[in-house]
Amino acid sequence: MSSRATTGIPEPTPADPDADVTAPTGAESDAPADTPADDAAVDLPELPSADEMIQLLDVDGTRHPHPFFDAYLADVTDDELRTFYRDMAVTRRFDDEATALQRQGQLALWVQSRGQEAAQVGSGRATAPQDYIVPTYREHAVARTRGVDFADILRLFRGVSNSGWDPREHNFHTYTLVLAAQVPHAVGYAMGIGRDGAVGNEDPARNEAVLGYFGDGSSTEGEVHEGMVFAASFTAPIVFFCQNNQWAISVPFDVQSRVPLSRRAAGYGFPGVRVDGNDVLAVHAVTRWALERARAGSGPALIEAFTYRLGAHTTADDPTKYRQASEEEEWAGKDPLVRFERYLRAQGLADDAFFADVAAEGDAVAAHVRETTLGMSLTGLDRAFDNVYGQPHPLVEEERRWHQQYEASFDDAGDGTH
Ligand SMILES: Cc1ncc(C[n+]2csc(CCOP(=O)(O)OP(=O)(O)O)c2C)c(N)n1
Ligand SMILES: [Mg+2]
Repeated sequence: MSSRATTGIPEPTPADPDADVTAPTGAESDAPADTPADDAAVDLPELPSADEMIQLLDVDGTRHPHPFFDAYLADVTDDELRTFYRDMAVTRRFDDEATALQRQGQLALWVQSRGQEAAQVGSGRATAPQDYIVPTYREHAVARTRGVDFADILRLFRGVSNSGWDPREHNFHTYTLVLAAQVPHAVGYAMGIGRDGAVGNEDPARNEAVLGYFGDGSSTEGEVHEGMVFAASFTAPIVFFCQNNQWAISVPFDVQSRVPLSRRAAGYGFPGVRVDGNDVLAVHAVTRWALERARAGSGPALIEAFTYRLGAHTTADDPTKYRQASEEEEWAGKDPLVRFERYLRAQGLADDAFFADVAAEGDAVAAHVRETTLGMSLTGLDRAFDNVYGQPHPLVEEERRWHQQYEASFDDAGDGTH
């Protein structure tokens, strides 16, 4: 994780409430505070149009310079680059183990992240510790970047917990399965950050932003529209991060939208960027740009990460019923892990020993989640009643008592276990 203090990138000026917000550009928002905007427009590269697919690494792992976004990678260290790969590879190993656990009857359901690791790691590693992340249900690699134990994710999918982790501990919200329901929550949280004065301060460590995730299918839910209107109206410090993985279960992307999703941002009055979601460097740079301007007080941005769900929608789905093997093969050729491995090797940043070490960590993580999952019991489900309101409530207490009696009716051993 990096902060602006170390980037040398000029600090954006906080949003002027009287400014024309219909056409913000990166060049404007990133102008040094003491530089007239007109001069800056001449000197600084402009934010690309919402139609440009930002790609810094091609499928061969060759790095291509970018006039605007390279600045947001300038201070990324070699160790951080290796961490990007480690995050992606260990998450994939975990993902495979969770799929196996579901097939063996140990999880009710599993939602794979295979193929989307670069979109998730590039964005997750762009957050500052004080930022708040609001995921959907597929952001396992983001969870890792926030220090969530993978085994805790499986508590939800085994049905023994409503969350699995304490969101406040990681600044990583609970998973939400009701599509887009989390988007207004994320915007509301961002508006709260604004009211707390945690944006636009001179000291970047005091500024916060929200990174809110949703999918291409969810982009057509009303909550996304409502959230974006509010975020724009109140200059909320939020980055809307859409993982366009081409499918909403069996519905292809071209049924969701006739235009790139990134273009929709213009209708709300904030910038939109389309990025190759299988390019971890491009995603990282774009997300850093968006989070930094949000923390500085310049308001929301939309990122469309163009990626692909290589697996099934969930373990309850069979994609062979609705998509072609040729399409899957084409996208397998753009695998984000393969691409980044090529880059690291070509740059001399990682060798066989590094990749063997990452594989060993993946195996250890898989063993840990398997052992922990098999040991999870169904006790303590009535904790769901603890946090409904800030104060005790008679109706909630009545429901808790009913639930305890119901659970006790299965209690053969008399000790609360099933
Ligand atoms: C409000 C609501 N409607 C429908 C569903 C059923 N459903 C679950 S996932 C899904 C597709 C979501 O697609 P997308 O937003 O692209 O996310 P992805 O699963 O591809 O990551 C649907 C329709 C739901 N969970 N919530
Ligand atoms: Mg999708």
